[in-house]
Amino acid sequence: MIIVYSPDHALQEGRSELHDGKIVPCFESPRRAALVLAGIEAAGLGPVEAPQRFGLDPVRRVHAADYVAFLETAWGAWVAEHGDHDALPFTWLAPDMRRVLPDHIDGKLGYYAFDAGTPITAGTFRAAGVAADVALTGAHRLADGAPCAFALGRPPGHHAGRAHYGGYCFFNNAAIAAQALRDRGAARVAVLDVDYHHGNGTQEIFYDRGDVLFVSLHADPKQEYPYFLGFADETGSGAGEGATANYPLPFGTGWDTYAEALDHALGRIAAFGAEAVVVSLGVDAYKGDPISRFRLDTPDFAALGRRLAGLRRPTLLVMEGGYAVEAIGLNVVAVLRGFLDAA
Ligand code: OKP
Ligand code: ZN
Repeated sequence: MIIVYSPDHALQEGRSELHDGKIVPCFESPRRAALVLAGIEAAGLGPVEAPQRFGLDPVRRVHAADYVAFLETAWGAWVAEHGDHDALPFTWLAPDMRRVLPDHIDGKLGYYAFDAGTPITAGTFRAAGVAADVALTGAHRLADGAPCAFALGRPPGHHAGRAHYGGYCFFNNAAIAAQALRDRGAARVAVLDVDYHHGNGTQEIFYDRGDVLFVSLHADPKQEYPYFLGFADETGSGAGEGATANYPLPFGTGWDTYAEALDHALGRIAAFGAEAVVVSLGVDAYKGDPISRFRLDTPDFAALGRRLAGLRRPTLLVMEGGYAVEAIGLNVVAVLRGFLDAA
């Protein structure tokens, strides 16, 4: 399986995030991708390829130009105002306030962000651009005929919407890849999100479109972040009516419950007639994950990979979450091995 990787992910190294009322070290760290790569090399999977550079045009196919420009300039504006430590917002719009872009960087952060866990650093914009390139490289490999590829990038992407960041995400790598597959000629593309958290950004980006199916298994937003999207009654709008499917699952979900929802989700993708599948691959449904409350074990991730291969469609796996660093390599390798065994 083609693995796309660049060490430049390490340009995003946030210092701290707001977690349970405390400022704690970032869970989303460069170690994560390094350990996944080490696992892949130890398992003899590959080849490992560097990403090509695609520039910002394919990013702007799913993100607003003003949002991309904000991310490019935010660090400089922050440093000029506050000095060269991580930028975090502290205030946001309530729904009855006015969405007018402030001049001050603190207001801009609140305008574009939706949480206090996603620091902008000196390298954020470049790292996010590389993560998009990693996903795009995988998408183009599929369009050129590869049956599968794994985009091993970070920061992750599925919480990033058309014009907002949060949940450790800035550019929506999976959405950018899905759009690139459409632009390379796939008539229908499915995004399957198996990260523990709902992919609110991906859902928002494709919500009114009938050409990209978004299907997500995740912790019930009544109980878990991102709280304000991901309910079962969100099914798409306009041309996209019926092209969004959410499977909210309770705390404590183990493989049996998960697999039942997964099989239903895979049935939706087959019925949709997807010509390519992008998987938002978080492994934070793992029982040992420090911020999550599902109970999947490493062999369950292999079973997940086998089921993904059972779709028998060109498949791009895109790295999202997974914070149990001691197991992240094993869990991702389990998915890839399971996929290859059943392919
Ligand atoms: C990103 B991805 C705060 C927990 C939530 C944000 C989680 C972002 C997850 N106590 N913090 O979907 O793995
Ligand atoms: Zn997650």
